[in-house]
Amino acid sequence: MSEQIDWYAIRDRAKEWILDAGEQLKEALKSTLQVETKSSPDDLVTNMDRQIEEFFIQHIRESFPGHYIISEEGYGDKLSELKGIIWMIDPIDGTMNFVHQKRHFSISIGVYENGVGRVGLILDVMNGDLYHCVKGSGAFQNDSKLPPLTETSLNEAVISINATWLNQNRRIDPDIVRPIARQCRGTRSYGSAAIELAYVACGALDLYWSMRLAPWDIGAGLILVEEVGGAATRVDGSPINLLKQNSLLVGNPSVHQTVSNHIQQEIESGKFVEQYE
Ligand code: 2AM
Ligand code: CA
Repeated sequence: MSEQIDWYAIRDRAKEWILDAGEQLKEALKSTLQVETKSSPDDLVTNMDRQIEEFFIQHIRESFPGHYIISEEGYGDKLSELKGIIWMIDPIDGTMNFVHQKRHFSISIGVYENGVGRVGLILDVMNGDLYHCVKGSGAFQNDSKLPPLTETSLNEAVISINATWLNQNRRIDPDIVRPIARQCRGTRSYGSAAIELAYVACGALDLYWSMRLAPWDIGAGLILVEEVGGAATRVDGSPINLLKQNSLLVGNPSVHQTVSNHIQQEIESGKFVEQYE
């Protein structure tokens, strides 16, 4: 099946659409956004999340009938397996940043074939950086090929982690997280999982740690990170399931290993980490 599919052509179409969508988002920031909340006061959606998702879905359905779509705002398909070709689309990753910061938000497109990541694109909309890859031919930041990740120790590592997980919360015992935040060289938090994964791929971050992400947040970024030799699992060490929510530990393989070992020891000593099905 795979021989007949031109992944480079798919990458090129996706690139046209993502750049067009990026311009639409920049334009939208010049006028008033319609902001609503979804499941909670910090779960935001705007008119533009919906508009951009519909834009992608219309183009994909027209150009690639027979492909499936998993997307955040519900205009895609309801899938119970990863069979066939599936586009994982987040029209705005970091909607809170889009609304409040007006920067550090992205558009994320990952294309999978029978569960294998083939094409990934992440556009950091406001600074214009486009991270992209076709499986097997390396990952790129704009026109520059990204080098493979090299070994790094925890005390030289920059780690992205949200402050939520350092305080009492219902997904992880913060006593597991705090020693890592202390031992690493520095912590950061950008508020767009796709940008954070792109930063892992280009070496700006050595690890990204999050307790709850959706398939569209990570679909593209996982393909980019794999292309540069990064490691990715759930926080409890189990494999990621792209049909569900996951916790995520992704980074430089040496730092990922060190932090994974620490978490495993803490789980064995009885500390709590949310386990996903
Ligand atoms: P979003 O902006 O597309 O919702 C913020 O730390 C990161 O987590 C963003 O990538 C954000 O994606 C994602 N995120 C926020 N709330 C989430 C939720 N309830 N489930 C999954 N991902 C979420
Ligand atoms: Ca989103």
